[in-house]
Amino acid sequence: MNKQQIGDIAPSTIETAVPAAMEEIVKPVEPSGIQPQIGEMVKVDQIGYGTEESKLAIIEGDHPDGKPFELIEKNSGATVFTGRLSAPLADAASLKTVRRADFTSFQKVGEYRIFVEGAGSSYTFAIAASPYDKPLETLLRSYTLQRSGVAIDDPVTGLKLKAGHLQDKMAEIFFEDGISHKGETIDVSGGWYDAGDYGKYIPPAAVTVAQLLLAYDLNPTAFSAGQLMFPEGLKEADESLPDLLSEVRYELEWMLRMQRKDGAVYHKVSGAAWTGFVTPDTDTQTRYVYGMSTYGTAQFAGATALAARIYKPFDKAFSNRLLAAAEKAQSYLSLNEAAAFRQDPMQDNGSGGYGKQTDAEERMWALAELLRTTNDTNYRDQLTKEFGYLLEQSPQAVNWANTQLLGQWAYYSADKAEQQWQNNIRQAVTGRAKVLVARAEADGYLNTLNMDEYTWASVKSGAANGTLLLIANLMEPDEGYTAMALEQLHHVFGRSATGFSYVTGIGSRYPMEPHHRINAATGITIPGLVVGGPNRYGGDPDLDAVKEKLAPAMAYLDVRGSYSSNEYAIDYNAPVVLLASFFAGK
Ligand code: 9MR
Repeated sequence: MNKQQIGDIAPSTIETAVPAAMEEIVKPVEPSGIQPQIGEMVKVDQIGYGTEESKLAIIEGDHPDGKPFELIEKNSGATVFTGRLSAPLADAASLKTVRRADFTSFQKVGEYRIFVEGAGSSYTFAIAASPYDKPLETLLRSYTLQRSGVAIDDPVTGLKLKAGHLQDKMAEIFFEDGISHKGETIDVSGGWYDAGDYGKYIPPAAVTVAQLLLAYDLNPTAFSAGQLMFPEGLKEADESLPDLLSEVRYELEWMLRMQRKDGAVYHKVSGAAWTGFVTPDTDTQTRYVYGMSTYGTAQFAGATALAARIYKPFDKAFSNRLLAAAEKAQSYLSLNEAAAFRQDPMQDNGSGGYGKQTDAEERMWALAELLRTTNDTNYRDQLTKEFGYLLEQSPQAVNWANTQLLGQWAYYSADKAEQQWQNNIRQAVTGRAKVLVARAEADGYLNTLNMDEYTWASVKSGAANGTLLLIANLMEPDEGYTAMALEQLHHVFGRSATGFSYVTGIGSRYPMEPHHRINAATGITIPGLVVGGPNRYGGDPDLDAVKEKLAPAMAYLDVRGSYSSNEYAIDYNAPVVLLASFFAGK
């Protein structure tokens, strides 16, 4: 049952054997004669579509050109709209032939399914003014249920947990470096568990906090006080604070505890060994504070500087604490110019590695957020001098190993930004957006990923590409960007080659056995957990046993053991929250 992960690597640097030649990959069986199962060959967003948005279903299988499709009203069974399937598209990532059914012009609110003779029916979905409000709440509540250090008694899901990892109040420092002393204890309690495991790590925490706060910053009306129906005892004293900000504060308070007096930030807190599928309170092993990195310290500075700005109107004192912490981390980085990632023997025996040996994208992000928050042009000048090349370079989507786009956005929106650099940023980001839109247009499921990107956390990567499109739209308004961002959300919610919605409890077919200790140990299906999704390179014994036979976009297993395709993590939910919030509350 224990998850074993060896040495962590950034997604972009994963080296794994590419599956056998594509001809050897088994083509998905297409049923003939009998009517396919519901949702098997007709794929839709299992939540639904906004009344005024584009509405595409994906139809698999062989069909003659011009074949009709029907939109059927759920209750009456009446056909309310008919259209014709598009020309076929060979989808390289799934090896399926697909056609699109476009019913954009149909705008009547209701519940429907799509039907195609020979392909059967889709799952039922809604056409509604704002279909993503409820999913957004569900996605956000999962963070509350991931809290460490507090008892949880949740009437909504029935989840009951005793407070877990109280020993984090006295976690032991694992190493000696003259400032930190091996065996010394510190309080690093609280925060969210990272994922299916009980580790707590700075890099995914920082990018998660940043994306959640960005979601709030870009669309505050999607978030409100009372939205998350906090379980008893978990409410903030200040009830006017939007619940999202209360929830994120819980993580920020933990992050602040991870900072050392010289400004450097520890890497992670975990036990020395992976636990089985047990509840948090029964994992009573000693917890250690491992490692320290310049990239994590820079991410901490970026996230806390951003947070200082967001919390300022609500809580001056908290905002000041955040800014002081960001500045202290930045002073440490200025005194320690070389990238450093401390890795002690046995550090990764009971938790993920999250290793990164370089730190330029993170240092650049930290300086950009500090510039935006303080208007101190020294940060700007240091940034353009040392990392100007990153401002004008085509970005990757945000992930724990690359925060360049967060830095580009922070600089771009800073009052003291210089116009020439803003122009360069706009060009770099919109250039990348155009590439992603072109890819998605050519993809059977309107997904932005190329074949090699169906790796660990591909669903997160696709969603994060969607958020890149939203940022591009803010720099150069273009409905093509936002429309394609929404198509990425449709993929997450079930318009996928596997037919799964990759979020527990959302849609009609979703992961039932996520790699998630709390879920496994309590038997409670916690809704709102985004799983990693298709991963052609595998990384766990279950998926490794079958991955060679599966096309990249099909390399997904809904089994507990498949932590490389079916684990949830806080940083997987974050870009989905950002996307959903953009399209919610309309
Ligand atoms: O999300 C991480 C992914 O990018 C890495 O490739 C993978 C392998 O190192 O690890 C993932 O992160 C896991 C972390 O190391 C431990 N907690 C669970 C995370 C999700 O699987």
